[in-house]
Amino acid sequence: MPRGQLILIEGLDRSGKSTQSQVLFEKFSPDSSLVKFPNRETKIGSIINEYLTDSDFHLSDQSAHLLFSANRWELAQSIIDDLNEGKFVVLDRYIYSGIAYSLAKSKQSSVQPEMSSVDWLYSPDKGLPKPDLTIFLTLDLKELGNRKGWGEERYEKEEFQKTVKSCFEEVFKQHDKIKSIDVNGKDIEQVTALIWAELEAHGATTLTERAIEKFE
Ligand code: T5A
Repeated sequence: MPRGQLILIEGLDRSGKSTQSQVLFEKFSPDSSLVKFPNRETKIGSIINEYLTDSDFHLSDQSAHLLFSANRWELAQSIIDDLNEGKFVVLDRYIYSGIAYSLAKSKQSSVQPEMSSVDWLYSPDKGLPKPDLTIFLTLDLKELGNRKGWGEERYEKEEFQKTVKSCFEEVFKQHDKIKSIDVNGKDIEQVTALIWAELEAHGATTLTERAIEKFE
């Protein structure tokens, strides 16, 4: 039986991922599901939420990295089940955020060698379902700083986001099926049109007979 496709929207903080993920979810509705990472509703997600919103809450960088991955594993089976039921699953962030943000932290302090190893950072996510297509939303950091809500959470600092952006680029070199879209100066509808054009170009808007790939 044909399955739905796994579509991932990645990007910097406040780049418009949630807005566009919601639009895609509605376009594919009723055969769709939307999964945001971190998912703050789970037990592990509630610890992550505390970590992101309370600067007095301390975790080692390694622990935080593994919690973000564990949060993805909490939902992995339900993602696979939805795909097999013929649903289009839209992911709002996923493993590339996990690697890029942790790698960016390692560039700020050189005392934790495992945090600067992409292999080490990637390993807990091996086995998770792999997106059929990943869209990466890029924009200038100046425009990012003007977005509503900017600066409220742990990683929303211009200098850090600059490092995150270069880390995403480093991580993407080792992965395929990723398409960057420059959203500078474009309104929500214009960005949606560009995303939809990419999905159509990659055959990601129809059911597929291909087996679900896993990260390996
Ligand atoms: N993280 C995450 C890790 O460190 N490791 C991991 O493994 C994972 C999964 C929280 C943090 O966790 C880190 C990365 C993050 O620092 P999050 O909850 O996804 O992750 O946090 P944000 O990225 O900040 O999520 P947001 O939902 O706040 O940002 P979005 O989704 O990028 O942006 P969105 O769509 O909410 O839009 C932000 C604002 O911009 C407007 C919207 O209306 C909204 O006001 N907007 C536009 N304005 C103008 N033009 C457009 N085209 C616009 N599109 C949206």
